[in-house]
Amino acid sequence: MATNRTFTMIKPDAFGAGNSGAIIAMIEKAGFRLVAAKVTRLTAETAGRFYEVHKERPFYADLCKYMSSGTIMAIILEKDNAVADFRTLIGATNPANAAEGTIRKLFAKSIEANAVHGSDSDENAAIEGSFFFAQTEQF
Ligand code: 3AN
Repeated sequence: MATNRTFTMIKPDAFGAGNSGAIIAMIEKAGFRLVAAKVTRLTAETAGRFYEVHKERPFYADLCKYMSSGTIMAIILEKDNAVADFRTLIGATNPANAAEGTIRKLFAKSIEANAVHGSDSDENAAIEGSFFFAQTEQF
């Protein structure tokens, strides 16, 4: 079932560089509403569970290490067509291929340290949001 929500994380590179405010400003300017937000830190174990779908990929171990290397911000967002519109706003996984004006083009350092996460489907947005937030924390 299509929903109007997506899930994002501001990753350790962007949060650590003090770019979370600028990134949230871009997100709000693009018409998204913040539903729930949390500053937190993943452990290698929780990062491993979050990225379990990638566990066969060659970059999985490095990704888990990287995602647990610093503070992150987890956010549930709401907007019509949220999943697709947010992926347009953040740009390609590799910032070298990201379109001008996208969050990754502006803030990402590399394909791994790529500033933000964006859910790739409505189903995963719901799963990922509930990884960080209880139902009662979502409005
Ligand atoms: P996206 O975040 O654009 O949906 P995914 O789901 O393919 O991309 O990858 C999840 C995360 O894994 C990326 N955000 C990035 O941090 C990391 N990643 C993806 N591809 C690579 C790669 N080839 N080398 C290193 N890290 C990667």
